[in-house]
Amino acid sequence: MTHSLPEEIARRRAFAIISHPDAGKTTLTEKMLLYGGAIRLAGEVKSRRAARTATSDWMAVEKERGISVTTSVMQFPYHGLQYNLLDTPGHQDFSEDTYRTVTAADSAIMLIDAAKGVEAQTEKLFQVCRLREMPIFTFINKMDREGREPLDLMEEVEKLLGIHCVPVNWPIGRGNRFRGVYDRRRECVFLFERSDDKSGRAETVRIPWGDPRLPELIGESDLEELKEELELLDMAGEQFDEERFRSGDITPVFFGSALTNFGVEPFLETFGDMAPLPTGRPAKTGHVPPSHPAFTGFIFKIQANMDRNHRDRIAFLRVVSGRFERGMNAYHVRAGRRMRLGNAMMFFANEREQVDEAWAGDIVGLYDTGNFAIGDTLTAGEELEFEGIPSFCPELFMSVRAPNPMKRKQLDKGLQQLSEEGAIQILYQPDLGQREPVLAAVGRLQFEIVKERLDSEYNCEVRFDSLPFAAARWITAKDGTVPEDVARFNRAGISAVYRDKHGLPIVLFRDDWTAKYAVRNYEDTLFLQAAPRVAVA
Ligand SMILES: Nc1nc2c(ncn2[C@@H]2O[C@H](COP(=O)(O)OP(=O)(O)OP(=O)(O)O)[C@@H](O)[C@H]2O)c(=O)[nH]1
Ligand SMILES: [Mg+2]
Repeated sequence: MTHSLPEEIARRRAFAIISHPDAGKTTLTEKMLLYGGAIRLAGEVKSRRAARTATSDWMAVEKERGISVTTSVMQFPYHGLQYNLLDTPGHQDFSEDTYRTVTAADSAIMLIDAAKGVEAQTEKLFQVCRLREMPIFTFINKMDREGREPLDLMEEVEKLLGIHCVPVNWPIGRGNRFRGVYDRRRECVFLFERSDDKSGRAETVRIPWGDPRLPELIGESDLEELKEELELLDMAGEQFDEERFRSGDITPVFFGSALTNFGVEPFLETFGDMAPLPTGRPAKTGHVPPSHPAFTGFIFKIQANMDRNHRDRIAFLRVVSGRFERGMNAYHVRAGRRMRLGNAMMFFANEREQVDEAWAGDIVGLYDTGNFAIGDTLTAGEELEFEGIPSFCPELFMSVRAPNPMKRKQLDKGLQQLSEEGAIQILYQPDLGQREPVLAAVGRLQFEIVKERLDSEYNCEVRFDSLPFAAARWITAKDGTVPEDVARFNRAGISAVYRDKHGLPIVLFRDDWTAKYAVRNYEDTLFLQAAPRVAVA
C-alpha cells in the first residue's frame, strides 16, 4: 500500500549509534532488532559462552575479534514507524567509516559506559554530529554494573561536550540492584525482571507513580532515595525543549543496560516520539528537502562480499527526497548517464529483502558492478549534486606483496575492491616503473583487517612492509589542474610521488614537518589534505 510522500516521510527515522569502542553499540542494536521483532533471539558480541553472535557484527573478523570494523545498516519496524539504524564502529582506526555514515543519519544515539563516562572517541564523534547539527540522544549503558553516579555522569557530559542534559528516565538502584527506571515524561515506573537468559525480551511491568505497591516493590529506602533525586532534578534540572533539542543545545538522557535488556523498550518507545523526521541535505545548488517531489539520494558506503557465496558488492543509498522505485531509470550525475536500478535491498537482521520502493529517509542497498563511488548522487534526472563526503588524508603507508606469485590476481582484485569500499587506499608509483601497490591508511588496524579479509575473502596471504612516510598531500597546480612537473617531489629520504586510484599525484612525506615545509616552498603548487574531485571517463 502506497501512501502520500508526506505520510511516508512522517513514518521514517534514520539514526546512527555512536561511541567509543565497547560502550555497547552493537549490543543495543541487537536489542532494538529484538524489540522491533526483526529477530527472535538476540545474539551476543563475542563472548565465550554465547552461542549466537550479534547480527550487525556479521563480518568474520568482527565475530572473531568482538569489535565492529564497519558500519552495519539495519531496518526494523516498531509501533508503526520504519527505522533505519546504522551501527557504527567505535575504534578510531575506522572512524572514516563512521564519519561517512553519519551523513546518512538524521539523529544519533550517543552511548556512554556508566563506569567510564565520556571517552575520547565519543567526544570526537559527538563533535562530528554537532557540526552536522544533528539532534543527539544519550543512552547511559551498563547500569547493571557498578558505575559512576548518574548526576556525576551528566555533569561530565555537560562539561566535556557542552550540551545540556535532560534526563528522560532515572535509574532505580545501581549495579547489582539496578531494577528499573522512573519515566519522567510518563510519570511511571518500569520494573524489570532479571533473568539468566539475555537473548529474550526482559519482562517489564509498568506501575504508575503513586501506586501503593511501590514501597514494597522497590523497597522503602530505594524509593526514598529515588524521590529525593527526582526532586533534585525537578528543581535544578533543565526542561525538555523541542527547539533546543533540534539545535543540539540539549540532549535527552536515558539509563539502561543493553546486555540485560533493562530500559531498552522504554527507550525505544520514547525515541520513536522524539527522533526527528528525515531532514534534507545540502546540494551544491541549494538545500534539497525530503518533500522535494522528485527522487534524489547519495551513496555513502560501499561494501563488498556481504554475501560470501555471491561475491557481491553493495552500494548504500540514502534516499534524500521523493520516492525510490525498483527498476527506475535513475540519473547518475557524476557519470552523466542514466542507469536502471533493478535491484534494491533492505536489511532485516540476517535477511536481506528485495524492496520495490523506498522513501525519503530510507537507506537501500543497490547491487553494484562498479558503477558507484562513495559520494555519488542519483536523481530522477536533475543535474544536482550533494555536497561531498570527506575522505581522510592517510598517515600510515605499507608496501604489500603476496609471497605466492600465483596469487597475484587475487591480490589485485581484493585490493581493488577493498579500496573501493574505502577500507584502505591504494597508491602506485608508475612514474618510477613500480608495479607493487602501496597501501595507505588513517589507522593501523585498517592494515590488519585488510590482511585478514584478503586471506578469508580472496584466499590470498599477504606480507606488509612499512614505508618511511608519515604524511601525504594531493598536489595540483594553482589553477587546480594536474601538475606537469611532479618528478621534482621525488627527493630521496624526504618525499616521493605516488598516484592514487584515479592516477592523481599524491606526495608522501617523511613527516608532517617536511610536508609543511614543502607547502611553504613550492608556491606554484597546491597541497591538499583531501583528494581533488575528478570526473570519471
Ligand atoms: N555488563 C554489561 N555489558 C555490556 C552491556 N552492553 C554491552 N556489554 C558488553 O560490552 C562489550 C562490548 O559491547 P559491544 O556491543 O560490542 O560494543 P560496541 O560499542 O559495539 O563496540 P565496537 O563496535 O567495537 O565499537 C561486550 O562484551 C558486551 O557484551 C551492558 O549493558 N552491561
Ligand atoms: Mg560494535
